[in-house]
Amino acid sequence: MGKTLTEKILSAHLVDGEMIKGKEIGIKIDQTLTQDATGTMAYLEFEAMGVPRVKTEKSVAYIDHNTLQNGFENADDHRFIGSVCKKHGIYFSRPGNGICHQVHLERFGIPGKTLIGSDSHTPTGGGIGMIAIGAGGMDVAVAMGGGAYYITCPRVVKVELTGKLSPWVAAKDVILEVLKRLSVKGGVGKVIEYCGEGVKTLSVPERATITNMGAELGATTSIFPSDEITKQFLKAQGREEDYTPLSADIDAEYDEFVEINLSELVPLAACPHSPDNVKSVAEIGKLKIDQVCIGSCTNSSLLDMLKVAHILKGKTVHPDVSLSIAPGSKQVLNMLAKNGALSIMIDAGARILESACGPCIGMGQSPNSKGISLRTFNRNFEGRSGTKDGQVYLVSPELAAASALTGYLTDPRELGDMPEFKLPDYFDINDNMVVAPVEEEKMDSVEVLRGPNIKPFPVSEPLAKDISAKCSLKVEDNITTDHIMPAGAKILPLRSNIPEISKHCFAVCDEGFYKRALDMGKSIIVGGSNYGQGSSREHAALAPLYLGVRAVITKSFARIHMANLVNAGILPLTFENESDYDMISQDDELLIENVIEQIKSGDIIKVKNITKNIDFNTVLSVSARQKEMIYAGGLLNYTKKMAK
Ligand code: MIC
Ligand code: SF4
Repeated sequence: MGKTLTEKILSAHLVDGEMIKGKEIGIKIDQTLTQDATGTMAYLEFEAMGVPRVKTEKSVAYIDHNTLQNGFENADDHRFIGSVCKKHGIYFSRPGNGICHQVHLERFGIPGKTLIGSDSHTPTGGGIGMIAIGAGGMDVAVAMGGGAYYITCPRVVKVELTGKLSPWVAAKDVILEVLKRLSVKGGVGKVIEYCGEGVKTLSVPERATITNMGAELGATTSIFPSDEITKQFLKAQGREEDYTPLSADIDAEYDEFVEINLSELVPLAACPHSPDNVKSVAEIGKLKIDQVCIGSCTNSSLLDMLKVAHILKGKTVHPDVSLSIAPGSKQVLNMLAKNGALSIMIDAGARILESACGPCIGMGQSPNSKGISLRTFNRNFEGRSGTKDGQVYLVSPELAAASALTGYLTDPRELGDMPEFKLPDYFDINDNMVVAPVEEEKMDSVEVLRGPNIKPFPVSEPLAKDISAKCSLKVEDNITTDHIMPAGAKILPLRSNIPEISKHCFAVCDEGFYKRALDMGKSIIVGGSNYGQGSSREHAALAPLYLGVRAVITKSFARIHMANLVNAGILPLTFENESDYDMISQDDELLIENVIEQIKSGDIIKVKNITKNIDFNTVLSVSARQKEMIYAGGLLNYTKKMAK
């Protein structure tokens, strides 16, 4: 039987376990990436592991999230990351060089390699045939130290693309269509593999838009084959030698099948407040808008920007609309400057932002109260824009630009004929903003620079005999890591200070949580299904750990967050019968007796609700390795124990 592309790359990197779907496998990691908002923790963890130099083929640290330096904190973090990189063998992409996923695709990604990144949109690399996976910072630290990365051997979904996109219908509409069909939970435990004739009609940046936003499906990752189009892209980036042709075998067997006829797609938008709340522009109707933001790792490539410039040429942004544009990288911005497209954007009245995440992570450009904002980004969770009642719609750059001119949600097909937009034969290459590390012999000469805001991460304790704790919070379905540990310009500077950032934990759901959890000392959180979807931020596990959370009981978990909980030594339990969720209230006294013995004797863990005088069963669906981590009190303690 033939293999899928996913199976080919995974089996070539397999270092632990067997390729049995649903079972845990350990894979060798060739490349890692971090960004600054998760990077400080990842490098503190790497330092704590005591490995002198990274053992990967290439590790890159990007500064792209915390670029509003509204105080010393972010600049201190950048300096810390830069110095750790220099010492330990990591390439450092300086602020201004661009968004991690965009730059990594342009300059470092290699077809067939494995990449993990402490950012959930790392699957962008799947656009050039990488197995690129978002992970917690601690997993990235372990991979930098040469350790395997563990995932559940995924089921593989074949998405067969046929036809060709109609003019002004975009790659964004492809992924929005996939989200509409599969939902934000539809990809859990799966890799989404794109194939079919339609693949050949999509450029690398378009493929990358699709794999990037595959993160919103909850998928492990998404991947495209590596073909002549990939080769052309790498050649234009001066990296033809990095090209290898890769595809699934013709007789490969898939676990699920989805067909998308590109010719039938129409312009779509994900409506507030979920990326899978997708409707066509026609269904939404004439919606008056206040803001348009173009950029983010999903849609900030040169191709996207050229389309935007074409639409804006000679026009003026509607008087009621604020338009911001953040080109994804220095390469993109500079090429736009050189070919005049930037001037077109400026002329039209666009507010040009630096090449960084910016508004996507709430770092500025929050919309007005109840403001309707069209964004080319990938997430529209409530409050993420920085305006609690802001209404964010996720759309293609074409749709965004057309709407910025009219002042209402506009079908870009109304623009008339579409010219052919082509990628250049050669991109503008200048890696002068990527600092190479010093030679190993010189590493002792590098001093790691720490600012006063950089505090050690909380260390968890080995698992106690019994967990007796109150329920400090009960939340509903689809809780995101933006609920658990919000981001934005005010809170992001605290990413390297867990005691401080913990004060904001769950504040969007319940402002009293922080104090209540601290007062309780030890506690348990209860949640609904798909708990922890979204960002990879391990702060969503480290802050609860700091606040004494010992277990989280839910209907189901999102992949990265569940791994982060285990890494932090917090028990992730799911209800055996979902209806038991209804039997728990906040403040109930819960008891899990003889936890270690219970874990050792199977996956069912009995929980007593002392307050209600009832018992219920939960399930601990983790691997044997993760059980060891839980006994030890998390990945760091476990790694140290194994090293002895
Ligand atoms: C996001 O898009 O939510 C982020 C900010 O990039 C996060 C990482 C973080 O919280 O630092 C992600 O996607 O993992
Ligand atoms: Fe940055 Fe937004 Fe992409 Fe996250 S999703 S990496 S915040 S641009």
